[in-house]
Amino acid sequence: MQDPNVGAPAFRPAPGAKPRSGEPELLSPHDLDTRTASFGAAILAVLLAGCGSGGAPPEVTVVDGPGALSIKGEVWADNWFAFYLGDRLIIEDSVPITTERSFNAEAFVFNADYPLQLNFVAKDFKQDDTGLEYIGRGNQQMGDGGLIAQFTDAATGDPVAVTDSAWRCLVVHEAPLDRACEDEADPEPGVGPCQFTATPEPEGWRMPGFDDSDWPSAVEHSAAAVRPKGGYDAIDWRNDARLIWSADLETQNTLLCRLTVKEPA
Ligand SMILES: [Ca+2]
Ligand SMILES: [Ca+2]
Repeated sequence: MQDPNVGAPAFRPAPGAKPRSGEPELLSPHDLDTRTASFGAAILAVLLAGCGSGGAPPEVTVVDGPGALSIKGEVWADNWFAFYLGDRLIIEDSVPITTERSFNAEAFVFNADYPLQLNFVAKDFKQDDTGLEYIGRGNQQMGDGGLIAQFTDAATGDPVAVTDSAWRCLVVHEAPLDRACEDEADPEPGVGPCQFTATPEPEGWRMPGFDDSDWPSAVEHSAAAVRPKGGYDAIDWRNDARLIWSADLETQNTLLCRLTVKEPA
């Protein structure tokens, strides 16, 4: 099976970053982007701290933007995510969702100011609105999702946020609505057991003031249930970072997840 991390990422590393490779590499100060020299030392500290356990950690993408804080994010998703700070897109999963077995972790550093409005769009792959994958093949199935993330103050190493049930996640695509669809010989979206619901993103959901009080709490799922794959083991996850999704890992295919983080006292 080809390593899904091989090939040109859609979201390119910062200038000077080396291509993904089999061995962790320490970056010299020369490798750091001179645009961001003011917090270059902090980034270097994070990069150094990130090297170590569980195979090659992902390259750290440096994202320019306003804010006095420098925060490191680490994310693993089955199959795809986009991460926003408020309305600002910070990073998209570098492996397209259409890549078979598109499992990989991402690490990135971005600037921010408290309070932090952390937002994810998370997608489990679906071939079409039946929600199925491998349609017409012997392994035709619903497929399942999963998301884990942790955020760290790059200057101090202090934890900032982790995924857990404190997040709220709204399902915006669910299919199939009857699991019997998985066994249909010729599944068609909206036909028989292969009904689906697809709803637009609520207006302004990424903004700090959005009222998510009627969104369900994220559901913490075990590693045994999610079976996290490629890239997951390359990150040194904190003990309180949980694999989250909505209630149903298989039929709930697209989620919006959000958490507001206040400035530590
Ligand atoms: Ca999946
Ligand atoms: Ca699914």
